[in-house]
Amino acid sequence: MERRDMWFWGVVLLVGVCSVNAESYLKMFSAQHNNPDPCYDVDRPRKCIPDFVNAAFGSPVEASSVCGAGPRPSHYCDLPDGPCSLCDDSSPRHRFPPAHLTDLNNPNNVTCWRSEPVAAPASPSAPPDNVTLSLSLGKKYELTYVSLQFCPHAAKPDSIAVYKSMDYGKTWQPFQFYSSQCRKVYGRPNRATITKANEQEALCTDSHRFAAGEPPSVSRVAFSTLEGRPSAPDFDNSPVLQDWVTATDIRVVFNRLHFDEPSNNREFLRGGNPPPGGNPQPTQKENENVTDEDDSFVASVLSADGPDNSLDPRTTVTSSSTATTPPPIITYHYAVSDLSVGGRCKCNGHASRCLASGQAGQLVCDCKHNTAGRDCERCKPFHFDRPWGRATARDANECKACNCNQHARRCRFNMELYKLSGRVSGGVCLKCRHFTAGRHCHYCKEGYYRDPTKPITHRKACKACDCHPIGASGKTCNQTSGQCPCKDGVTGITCNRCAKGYQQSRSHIAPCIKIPKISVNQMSADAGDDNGQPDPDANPKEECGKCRAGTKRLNMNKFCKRDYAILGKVMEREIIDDWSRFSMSIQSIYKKAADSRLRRTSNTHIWVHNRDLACKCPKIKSNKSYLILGKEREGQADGPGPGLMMTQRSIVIEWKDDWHSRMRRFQRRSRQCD
Ligand SMILES: [Ca+2]
Repeated sequence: MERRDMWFWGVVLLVGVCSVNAESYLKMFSAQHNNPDPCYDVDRPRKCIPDFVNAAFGSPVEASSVCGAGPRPSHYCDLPDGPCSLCDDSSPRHRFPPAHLTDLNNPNNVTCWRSEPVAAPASPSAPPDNVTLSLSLGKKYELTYVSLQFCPHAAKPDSIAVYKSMDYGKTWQPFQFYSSQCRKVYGRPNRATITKANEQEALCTDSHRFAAGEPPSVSRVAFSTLEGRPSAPDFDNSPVLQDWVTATDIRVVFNRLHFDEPSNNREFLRGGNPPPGGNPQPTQKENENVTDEDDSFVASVLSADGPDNSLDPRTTVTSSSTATTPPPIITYHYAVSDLSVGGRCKCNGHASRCLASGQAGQLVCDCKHNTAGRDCERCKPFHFDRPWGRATARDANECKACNCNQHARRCRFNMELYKLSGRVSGGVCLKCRHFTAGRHCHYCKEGYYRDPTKPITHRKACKACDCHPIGASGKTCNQTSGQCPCKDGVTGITCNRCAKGYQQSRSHIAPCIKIPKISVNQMSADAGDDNGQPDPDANPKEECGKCRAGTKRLNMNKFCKRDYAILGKVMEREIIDDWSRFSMSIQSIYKKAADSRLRRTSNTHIWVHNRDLACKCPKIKSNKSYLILGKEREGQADGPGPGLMMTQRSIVIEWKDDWHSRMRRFQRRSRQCD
């Protein structure tokens, strides 16, 4: 805890130096204290973030070059005038391993990583050093800064490239460049301006050469990831910057220790020993003339970042000639005492801490708000009623469980339904069990009915219809009452007995027939109707007859005689007593009465009597679009509820895409309807 606090104040100082906008960064990553669970305000979910840490602390670093790690010991020399000392990786007192970059940075006991000596540049276009440090954070972090502290009496390098990876080192992208020769070394302008159009662009700056106010004992380069980026104050709402600060790995490439300038030679060389083959050029000329030679230098530096070549840690050491050179000639080398990466474990606002998980100790977010994944980057299973979102100060974007009335274990998200619901609910239950059906498993499937004594969430809420094989005209009972559809003259919930005034017959078609009335006067009259032929109404197929309106064809006469003509998409079906109620979204209106309630893009209900539906008169299925014509008021007086009633006069035709222009033609010609 003490260490973390030390870190926090270190960050305050550092960011204060680096940035004019420090306050907003601190606000953005404001610390949360003294709360049992920062992700909830009592029961209400709220945005939460892990503590600000030095993500590099204790993390593994790979260095392409380590002083004294080769077959023979080597030497390094303090600046400006020595002394020179031994590096020998096999001797604990003379070791300078990369682990010293991320150990506890104690000012009273500075520990350093040192590279093998690098060749002095023969000319400004000599190949770059490409001494590389690769730091693995082990998880996605959102970074505020990357900082390098150089060892006492060591040079601050001139040209440094910082890269980041968001995929554990598979691909890399530039994060920041430092150079006194930005254009020449990295092919970028010095101190370019960032606009909203290029907020994910790495900058190059020479500012580290002139770090005013820096104590001489501390030599540091610090990169503030959000500094100068216009959307930083609105970080919550900037996916671009959220992406920009995200990293799993950091790579620092030292390309050039210094440019060989006569006035600076004494800073680096003892006793005025010139670098071998040194042919110093005036600085101004370097700035002005970018020659072909310089271009090749840019290419060689930037290609060092290519995915397939020389970032291999073992390929860039250029010390073979200097290692054999006996001391006391001063040699150049890189020496860093601390590599820090300030930031927070990335959990997208859904966790207040990261924990080591599994045997490998992999770092993962302790996800709340029903989220899951290493970075809480998705909703956990069965919580797909809303789309996943990053938590913001205004909305925690909690993932919500689907409502399946305890009849389904899986569900999926449907954006169309979510939008139709006014962005409230978009979950669709999958594989409803216990004989339930519907988006929320909220009604009984065909052939079952609700047991009114049990709640819908009960495993036995739906009971099988028990329709009599002979007495009933179908197997599907009313889903609420359990009433089976009885043949004429048959009664009972399961259609198992004859109604009053009927008696059992031997016919399966008409199991109950009217008890003949013995009346002399009526004999002749009854003879016409009741002449021993099977009742045509007894068989549902025969009962259907021919749909009067005819559902297949539309002509001008029919168009004129109906007062509305609409194109609608039929959605969910719900059975209410003897009726089927379909929800429908109206997509086009080709005709409507002056006082019509129909509105385009609105939803309405259409009602079809189950008897008509069984006869496919009309034929309607869910999730299809239909052209529907009828009279808006027809059947409403004794209808089951508000909406459009489908009668046998209604015209219902499954829609085909190329009908639109034909319908427009009807629409134009309908002015001639009388
Ligand atoms: Ca150290």
